[in-house]
Amino acid sequence: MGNEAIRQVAEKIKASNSVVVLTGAGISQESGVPTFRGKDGLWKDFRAEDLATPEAFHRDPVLVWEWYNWRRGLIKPLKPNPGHYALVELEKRIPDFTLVTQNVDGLHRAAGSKDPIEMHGTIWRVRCLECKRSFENREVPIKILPECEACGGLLRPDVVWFGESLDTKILHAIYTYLQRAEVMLVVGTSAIVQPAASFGIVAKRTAGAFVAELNRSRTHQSPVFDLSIQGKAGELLPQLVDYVRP
Ligand code: BV8
Ligand code: ZN
Repeated sequence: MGNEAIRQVAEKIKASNSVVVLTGAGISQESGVPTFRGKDGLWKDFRAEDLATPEAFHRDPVLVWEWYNWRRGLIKPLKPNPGHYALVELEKRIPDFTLVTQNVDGLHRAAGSKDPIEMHGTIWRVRCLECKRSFENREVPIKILPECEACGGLLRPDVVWFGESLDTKILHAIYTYLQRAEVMLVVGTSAIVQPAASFGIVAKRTAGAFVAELNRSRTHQSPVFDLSIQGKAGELLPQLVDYVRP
């Protein structure tokens, strides 16, 4: 049963100073956000890899904006779940805590996480192709095609698409945290998308971190980690906080 393994992770966390948590779509699943590779991950038979690319946006910006409007409309009414809130509690109890998320739904911020590293950007921010300014925008739906209020240029979602490299400052910061991690939690990710999928291994190899995977099912990386705990993030993470509590 997960809670013996969860207790073991809690002991490791209590004995450590620096903890890194990486989350993926699985932590938002219990809030109602469809995961990417689950059965509910499709939209009009398109896969994320087909639409979340610069080529797709260049070829058909209306279609890509329709997809983002569908996602914005779906995500807007959704709330963080106990998994997000448990990470806010964990953050308060650990001197050196870093949360890195692949998610663009903004639910970690909504739950109160102080400074989540949104490595793939956020669906609630847009960026101008011309003047490069980025703006927070929570309109649902956003007018298609949206124009920059400063220069009239075409706006795109301020997220990292497939084939786009991540912001080097963000990537550098993440590697700094991984290299001093004593414990790392890899929560709700299928460990397919790079470079995020390499972070657990980097923490293990360079910092000798104790790495625990929390996921509904095992992944191809499960054998690499110190622990792979099957269960729902919204249940396992509150249990973890209870063991770490004081
Ligand atoms: C880069 C923002 C390099 C957009 C996202 C071949 C061709 C082209 C590219 C590549 C290639 N091979 C590799 C690449 C690189 C590519 C890549 O990794 N492709 C994959 C598909 C193989 N990566 C990139 O392109 C990255 N950039 O590498 O640049 C480069 C270098 C220099 C110069 C130029 C380029 C950029 C990748 C970023 C893509 N953007 N999102 C948007 O969302 O609109 S990624 C997208 O997938 C989301 O962010 C999502 O978070 C992410 C990863 O998915 P997961 O989070 O893992 O979600 P998934 O559904 O897969 O899994 C959910 C998991 O949760 C499951 O395991 C499930 O069991 C579990 N779960 C479900 N419910 C629960 C649960 N667990 C616990 N509790 C529950 N309740
Ligand atoms: Zn502009």
